Amino acid sequence: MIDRKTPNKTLGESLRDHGLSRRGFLKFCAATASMMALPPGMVPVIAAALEQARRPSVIWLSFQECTGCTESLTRSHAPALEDLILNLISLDYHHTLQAAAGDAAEDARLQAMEANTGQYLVIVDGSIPGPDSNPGFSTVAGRSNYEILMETVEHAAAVIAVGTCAAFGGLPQASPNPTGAMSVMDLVKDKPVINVSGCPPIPMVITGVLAHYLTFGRLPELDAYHRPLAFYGQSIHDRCYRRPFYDKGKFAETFDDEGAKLGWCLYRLGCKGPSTYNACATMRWNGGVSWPIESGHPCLGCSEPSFWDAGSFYQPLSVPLTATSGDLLTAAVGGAVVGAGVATLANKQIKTAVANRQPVTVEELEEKL
Ligand code: FSX
Repeated sequence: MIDRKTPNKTLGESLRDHGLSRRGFLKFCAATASMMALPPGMVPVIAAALEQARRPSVIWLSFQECTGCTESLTRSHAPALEDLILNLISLDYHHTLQAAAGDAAEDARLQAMEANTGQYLVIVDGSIPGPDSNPGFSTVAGRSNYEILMETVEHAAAVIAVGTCAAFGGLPQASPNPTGAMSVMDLVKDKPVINVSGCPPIPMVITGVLAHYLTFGRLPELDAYHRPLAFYGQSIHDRCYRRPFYDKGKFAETFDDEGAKLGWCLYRLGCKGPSTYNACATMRWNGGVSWPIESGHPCLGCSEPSFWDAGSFYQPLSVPLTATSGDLLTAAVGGAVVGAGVATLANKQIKTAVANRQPVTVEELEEKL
C-alpha cells in the first residue's frame, strides 16, 4: 500500500502506472464525479485536475471504535473504483491494514509527518478519551489516544473524522460515557475537520470525500455538523421510497402486520429517517442491494449526534411532522451552514447536483475533452 518509490508522480501518471487506459481514465473521472454528486459538466475539470495533482500522504488513526468503519471501507461495493482511489493516496499509516508493527509502524507515522509537514491528511476513526480522562483507557504504542491525536494533527492540512464515534463521540460516548470519550471536533480546534458520520459510514462517502480532496485540493462544502453536503444534504425521509405511504398516512404498526408486508411507512415503529441526514436511500448498501428501511427495519439515525442516547430505537419520534425534515434540521441548528473555511462550491450548486444527479456516458465525455 505504501508506494515510496513514486512519491512525486502526478495522479495521472500513477493511474497510468496502474494500467489505466485513456478510456478507463475517463470512466474513472465519470464515476468519481457521480460519487461526489457533481454534474457531468465537472468531469473535464476532474480529469484535468487529476492529471496534475500529486499524491497526498494520509495517516489513519484508530481509537475507541469497533473497526466497523474500516470493515465498511474494505468491504465496499465498488472495489475497482475505491481501490483506485486508495491507491492514489499514500496511506502511510493504518493500524489495521499496515504490515508494519511496533516501532516500525510508529516510525512510519513520524516519517510521513516530517516529510509532508503542513500537507498530509489525517483520518481518524473512533472517539478519544479526553485530556482529563485516565490516559490508560485507550493507548497506542503505550501513549494515550489524546497524545497521539494532538501530535499527529499538529502539522496536518486537514482532519477527516470517519464514523460517528470520531465525528460525534458515538457508542463510546453513550451514557454514562465511562472513558470521557470526545469527538475529533471537540479536541481539534485549529484545523479544518470534516465529519463522515454513520455507524458505520457509507464506504462510497468516505472515498467520495477523498476523491474531492484529490481532485480539487480542498475539502467539500459542509453542513452545520461539518458533514459534506453532497452526501448529507437531504434526510432519509426526504429520499425514502416509502415516503408516499407516509404522505397518505399508511403506517406499519408492528413488524409482521399487513402494513409491514405491504411496505408501508415505518415511522410508528421508531424510524428516525425524518431527523437523519445521510445518503443511504440513494447510495444504498451491499452493492446497492438494499438498505435498512428496504430490509424492513426503521432507520436508527446512526449518522446524527448522540444517536445512542436519543431514546429507544423503536419509539416514534416525538416531533410532530408538520414540516419537511429539512425544516426540522433548520430548526435544530438555527439554519446555519458553515464551511469551516475550506469550501468554495456554492451550496446551491451542490444541492442542484444532488437533486439532478445524472449518469454520463464515456462517449459524451470523449466529446467534451
Ligand atoms: Fe464507531 Fe468505527 Fe460505529 Fe464501529 O471505526 S462509528 S462503533 S461502526 O467502527 O467508529
